[in-house]
Amino acid sequence: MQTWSSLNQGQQQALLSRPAMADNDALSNTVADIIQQVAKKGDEALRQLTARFDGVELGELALATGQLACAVNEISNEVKAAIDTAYANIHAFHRAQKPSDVKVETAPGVVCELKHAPLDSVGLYIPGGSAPLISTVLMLGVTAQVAGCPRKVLCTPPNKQGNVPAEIRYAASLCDIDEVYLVGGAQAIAALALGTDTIVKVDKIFGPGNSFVTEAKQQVSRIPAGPAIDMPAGPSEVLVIADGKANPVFVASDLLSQAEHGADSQAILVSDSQALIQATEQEVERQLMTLSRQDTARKAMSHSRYILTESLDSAIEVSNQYAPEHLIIQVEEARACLPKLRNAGSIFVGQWSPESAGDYASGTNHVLPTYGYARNYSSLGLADFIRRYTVQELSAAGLQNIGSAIMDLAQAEGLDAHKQAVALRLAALNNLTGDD
Ligand code: HSO
Ligand code: ZN
Repeated sequence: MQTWSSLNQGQQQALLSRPAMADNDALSNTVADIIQQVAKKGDEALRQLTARFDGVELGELALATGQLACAVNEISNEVKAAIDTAYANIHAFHRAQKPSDVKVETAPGVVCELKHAPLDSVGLYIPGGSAPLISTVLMLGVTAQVAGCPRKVLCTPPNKQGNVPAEIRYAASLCDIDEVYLVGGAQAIAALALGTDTIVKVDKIFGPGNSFVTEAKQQVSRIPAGPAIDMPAGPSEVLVIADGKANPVFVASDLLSQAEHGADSQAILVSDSQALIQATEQEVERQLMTLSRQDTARKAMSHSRYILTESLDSAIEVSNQYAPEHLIIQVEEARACLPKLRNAGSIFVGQWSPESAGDYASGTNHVLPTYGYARNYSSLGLADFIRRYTVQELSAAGLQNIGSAIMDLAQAEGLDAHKQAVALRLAALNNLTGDD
């Protein structure tokens, strides 16, 4: 346990620092090399890299059509019902985010419009590994579906049987995913960005992944006219603010749900109650024993932080400074804290709102800014799958109304052709009306 007020500014900053992200040259060179291979050899590179990294010899890169439709018969009724519930809630929350177009007559005869259109093609990356992220398929897929993106492509590494878990396929089928490719890692990102004979490139790439995937997303987003990416990513994190009235059993369970994601996960408890911190530490130890991913969670908890503050306001300040991906408020008047809280990706209010609710089924999106990016990036939402663009239409009277402002500004910038484009039209109008 650390007492916040006993630390100087530098020590406070150090306490809230994240582990340095692997910005090593080896990683970026490996990823650059993989992207090069996919650029040069396309599908052949994807097959070779899949054999090397996933140990699978692929025939077709695309999941056979029919594998999505039949998934429903391969899963239990309980899992199907759970996926259906999550789907319905995520759908409801994201459907409500539909933006409205704007149409304004800024001056008589000058009409300006703001319109919205779904992105034409989106690539959704779902990591493989130890936990099949069914929920991430829904978070990305439902949002793309509600936005109305015409082409939704999912890439995920194949399992040893050269297939994708049935739960993932069922979730994908609910979201009307059009194409699924059995490709993972940096090579999947390269294929989505550059295109191959089989995989047509996409306009934007979404989804979490390991350090190779994250690095690949960064690199392809720098290719001229390359794809956009959703957001920069780092290890997942949770910060819990709790007071003396909080239940340490609940607090510990929230810290551990983050810790079990990966050894690099960040779990932080900030409290104005020493007793709560001590009880939580004990409870973490007790619950750790019961977890199947105890080893991973234990590693993550070994760099967890327990911070004692003098007041609740000071705890809120710590959170604002850290800018957590997930922020859980377990204090008596939890909602009253909201106006003071800045810089969090997603906020869970009160003791009955565990992070798991948002991870799976409440309806909010679980793709959130990590690594302090909650300061300047937003949680994933419908807007990320939509383009904004403008339209304008001026009548003759409209151009006459603002013509002199345009011409004077053009003159002031020394851009003659700009001025002419208006002057010639105004002259033509004068000739038409004959009041020259
Ligand atoms: N907490 C993760 C999302 C997740 N949890 C998926 C369970 N499955 C990152 O927000
Ligand atoms: Zn989670």
